[in-house]
Amino acid sequence: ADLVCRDVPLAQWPPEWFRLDVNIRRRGVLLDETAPQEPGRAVRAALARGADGVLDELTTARLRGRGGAGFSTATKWRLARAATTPAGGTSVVVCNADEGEPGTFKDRALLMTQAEALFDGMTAAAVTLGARLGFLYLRGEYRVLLDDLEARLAQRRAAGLLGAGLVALGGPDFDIAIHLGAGAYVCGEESALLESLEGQRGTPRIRPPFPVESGYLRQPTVVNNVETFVAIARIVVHGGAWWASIGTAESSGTKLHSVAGDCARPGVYEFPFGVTVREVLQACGAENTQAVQVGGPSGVCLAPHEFDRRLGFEDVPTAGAFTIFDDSRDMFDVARGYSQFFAHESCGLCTPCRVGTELVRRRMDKLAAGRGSVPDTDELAELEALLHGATHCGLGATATNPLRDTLLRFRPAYERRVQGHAFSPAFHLDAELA
Ligand code: L3W
Repeated sequence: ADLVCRDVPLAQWPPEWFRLDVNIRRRGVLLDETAPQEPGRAVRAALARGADGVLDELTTARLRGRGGAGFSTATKWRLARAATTPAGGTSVVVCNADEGEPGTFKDRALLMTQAEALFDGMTAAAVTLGARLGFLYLRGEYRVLLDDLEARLAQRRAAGLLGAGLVALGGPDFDIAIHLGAGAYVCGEESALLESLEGQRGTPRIRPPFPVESGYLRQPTVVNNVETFVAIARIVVHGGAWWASIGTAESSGTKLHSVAGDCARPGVYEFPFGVTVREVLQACGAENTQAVQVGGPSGVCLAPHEFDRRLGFEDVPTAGAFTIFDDSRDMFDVARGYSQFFAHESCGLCTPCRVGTELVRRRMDKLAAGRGSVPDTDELAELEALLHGATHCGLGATATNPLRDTLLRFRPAYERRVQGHAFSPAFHLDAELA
């Protein structure tokens, strides 16, 4: 049960940082110590600091969004605060809990163990923006968490931490509703999420305007990830300087990683930004690792010669998935599985993504069926390049990342599939697969 990884060589860090190597499923050390467990602690801290004080702390903290892109939280909130609210409207606080990236489950762990800190962080946002409306957009597959989260919100209302009680404390008349998604990956993209919240089909909007200016029902809206709101609660309580003292220059604080795949101790780990891939592999007991998919399939697939690279915005940014493949795995099969995922999840709005992901899937299936040829791998590379520049939203743009990375790093896995096949016309493809 004692999973604090004392054997991890982190000698260059202050001694207390050893305690960050933690599997919070079984033992949450730093997160449990610093995330406010008592409902309302960060709300009261935010009210005491005031809107400008909260923004100052977030600026000092240099907090960047944990959903993957790493936009400055203080900047996002300042832009929302400066935006014009339509007459009779309000600014809106949205938590993106549509955790759908394959291999990611750290937000689920937070929803299960740190819900009070999450709601505190959302309420701190409302205090800062003067927002009256809040949504937790919960992944449909996390319906099992709904009753507990609803009960917590009811307790918070009764405890005066939302609605009229919050007004009495000096805050806005703010409440939070939980909205269940219906299983569409694209709704993790913030503008598709907002469409879904409004009752529309979840297709991404053209940005700009960004949600801070025109979000839920065209009102100024901040959309932040679950982990970001928990970090905000920690920062509002402990101060921005504390957060900034952890991690690296461009990537302050800690990051949660969903560690899964071929390792002895899978789970949710919290590390300071700047940790190397190798250190994470050692902490979770991975051996004979041939590849790590960092940030999920829309992230990057790293090979052993890259395991000294550092997780952080300076080097390898990540939304939190850390999926390990040992040398028993066929990396072509791995990429093929991801191609099936993206073809299935394309929202269909734009042709490059709708058709491109399907063409990739079919070619991968053709190679897997032993009917592939060299032109197929060449065309896969062309499709990969096409999708990167031509899709409507970020999801399409990253859909072929596993293809790009495995073609680059594990090309023999593809070549094994085309051996002995010099040419097989592409126009046979549909007939062969029918
Ligand atoms: C105001 C500007 N706001 C950017 C905001 C923007 C968003 C954030 C990041 O996601 C990765 C990709 C996906 N004025 C702004 C501005 N913002 N410029 O900053 O924006 P951006 O455009 O850099 O990234 P993105 O397209 O939102 C890119 C992945 O994130 N993704 C995220 C999914 C997250 C979940 C989750 O948290 N549960 O599912 C969605 O596409 O794969 O790697 O807030 O508004 N000039």
